[in-house]
Amino acid sequence: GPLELELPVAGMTCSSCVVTVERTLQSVPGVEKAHVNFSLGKAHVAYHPEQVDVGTLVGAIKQAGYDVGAAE
Ligand code: 9UX
Repeated sequence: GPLELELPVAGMTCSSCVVTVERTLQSVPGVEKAHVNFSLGKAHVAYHPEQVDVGTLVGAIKQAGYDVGAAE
């Protein structure tokens, strides 16, 4: 089944960035759900580990122009 992960996302300076990060994550094959909380600065992701790894998720966020801190 899917694994769940929280990633701290840096660089979201307005609340609309949330939509960009959510769509970015949701477009990655193997991601089942992605929700971003602006005030916490965190992305909650449900993904299929046989299809995508954490490095790919982090890379997608960085490619979209944001940054990711250490996974908590
Ligand atoms: Mo707001 Mo974010 O004007 O990528 S949408 S800063």
